[in-house]
Formats: sequence, C-alpha cells, structure tokens
Amino acid sequence: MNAGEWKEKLSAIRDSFSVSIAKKPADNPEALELRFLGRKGELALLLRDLKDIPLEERKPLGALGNTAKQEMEAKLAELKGAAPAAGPAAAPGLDLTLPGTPFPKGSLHPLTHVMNRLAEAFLKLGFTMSDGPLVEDDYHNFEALNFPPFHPARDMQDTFYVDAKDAAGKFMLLRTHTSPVQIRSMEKTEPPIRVFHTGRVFRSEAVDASHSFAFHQIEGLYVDKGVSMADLKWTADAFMKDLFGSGVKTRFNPSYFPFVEPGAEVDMSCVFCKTGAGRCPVCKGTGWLELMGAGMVHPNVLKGCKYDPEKWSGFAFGGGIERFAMLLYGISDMRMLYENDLRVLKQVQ
Ligand code: 2U9
Repeated sequence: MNAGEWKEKLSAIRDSFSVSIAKKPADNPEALELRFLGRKGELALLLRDLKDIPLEERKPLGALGNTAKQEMEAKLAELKGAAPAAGPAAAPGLDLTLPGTPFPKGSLHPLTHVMNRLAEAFLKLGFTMSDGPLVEDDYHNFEALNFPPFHPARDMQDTFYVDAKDAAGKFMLLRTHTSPVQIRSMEKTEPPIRVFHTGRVFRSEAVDASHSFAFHQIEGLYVDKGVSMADLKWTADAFMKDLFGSGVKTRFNPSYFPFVEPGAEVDMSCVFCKTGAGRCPVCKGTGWLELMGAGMVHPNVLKGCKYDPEKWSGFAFGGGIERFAMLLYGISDMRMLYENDLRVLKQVQ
C-alpha cells in the first residue's frame, strides 16, 4: 500500500465512523469502539500497515492516523455520556433521588361537588337526570307552570328578559327556575315519569349573603298512578337523610307555589344545634332549617302536558343548591361560593 492509498483508506474509515456515530438511534458505543479502535479494529489495522510505507512518508501519515484516533475516542466518550445504557438512571444530570416538582392538584368546585352528591341521592331513588336550556320561552318558564300572563306570582321571580322573541312573539328569558326542564321532559315522555335536574337559574336580584342574580337549583318530579303526599313526605325525608345523615328529621309547612297544590315548605331539623334550645345563629333557636319547597303537581300543569289528572298524580320538590352547600360545608355567606378564593375552594376535595 502506498501513502496515497493509505490516506484514502483512512478517509474511508473516518467517513464510515462519522455515519455510524450520527445514526439515530446511535449505534452501541462499545461496539463502535471495538469495530474502529479495538486491537483488531479498522483504524488499528490501518496504523499497523504504516510499517510498509517508506519512513520519510510514514511520519505525517502517523500523525494523521493519531489525530483521527483521538477524534474518534472523543466522539465515543461523548456518545457514552449521552446515551443511557440501562434506562433513565444512567442519564447524566438526572438524580432520581431528588424530590419531584410539586404538581398542584385541582378539585371540584364546592357547588359541583354538592350537585354530584344531590344527583347521587336522586339516582339511588330511581330518578333519571333530565336537562334543558338556560334561555327559555315564556310558555315553558311560566304558562305551563300555571303562571298565567300578569299573574302576581310572576313577581316572586324577578326575570331577566333577553332581546329575542319566541314563536308566539313573546320575549325569551333566562330561566328563573329549573321547573321548565321537567315540563319539557313531560312533553317528551308518557307517564309514569321520575326525573330530576340540577342547574343554574337567574333572577334579577341584588347580591347579598343569601341572594344572587344567578344561582343553582335541584328539582325532582314523580308522576304515576296513585302518587300521594305520603310518597312525597317519604321521598323528601329519605333525600335529606341521605345528605345530612340518618339523624335528621323533616317537617312540612303549608305554602304556595302556582305549580303545586297543596304546596309545602320542607324543613329539616337543625344540623348545627340539633335541639333548638339556645342561641343557634343558623336556625335562630327554632331547631328547624327551611331547605326546600314541594307539593303535588297542579292539575293544570298535568293537563298542559297532556297527562290526564284523573288518571295520574305526581309530586315535585326543589331546593337551592347554594343553601345545601352552605349547610354541608358550614359557609355563612353565599358570595364565598362565587369568589373562587382558594382558601374556600381547597376545603372541599
Ligand atoms: C313541575 C311541577 C312542579 C317543583 C317545586 C318548589 C316547590 C320550590 C324553591 C326552593 C328554593 C326553589 O331555589 S328555590 O327558590 N322551589 O319551592 N319547587 S315545588 O315543583 C314542580 C316542578 C316542576 C312540572
């Protein structure tokens, strides 16, 4: 081999080394070391061939060969450092014994949490979840629920109207209660029916510790043959016991809602003072907390949904979810549920 051939061979070895080392994923560095630099490696054999080249040409070639060898050794050392040979533990600069970066854990909003709990209580009683729109027409929000136009009971629900009209030419509105959802369910379903809904409602009210322009309601409806007030009392009692524990008692007080007859307010024994004796700030010493409204579905409401009131009867009950949340979590001001202060949110996991 003459000097020119030797140089060409060296150049070919360097090229093939460069190709091998640039591969992704890279070849095993130990195998490359053996192939190029080992005792019988390509470069080692080439360097051995130097002995056949005349002395005066051998020196510069030897220098070229040594430079190539040093470059290869450096690249192989680099590759050994970068390529984890046995999993992540072998990677440089990665200390698996150090604590990890904390990842803040999110949680459900208290209202979502309560809605889920209320929904579970209803599902256990055999109710199915219903849903409906937030922007309603006058018929489903009022007329179908036995509020005729200009009826004074409409004043109990100060309404946000929107700048759009329904097919009857009446202004659309933000639903003031969840009851239109049950009307829509009855329109779609033949009796018997057992449905509930949790969702947001809107009323034009000033915000204070117990009022808001947007709040949440839960409502259940059961229509079947022979459903009575006794069924309503049992169901409301079972629902309250599920949420607040088997020790709570319930009582009904007569009340008026256009969509039920008779109507009642549902009270629960105070979960804070338990006795009513003393100066409990929550029940004001009465021993009772008003929690829901309820009643037997008004015959006009059944008729409007093409349910024959001679054949079918039903009960419905509803409550404010914020009120449930405040009692369950001991929150005294409803606004705390909307401010998203992490000190409040973190208490509910
Ligand atoms: C249909 C027929 C009847 C649902 C009912 C109440 C009484 C009631 C309030 C409690 C506190 C709402 O958040 S609150 O202001 N609800 O008092 N709701 S009876 O009656 C219905 C519903 C649907 C078709």
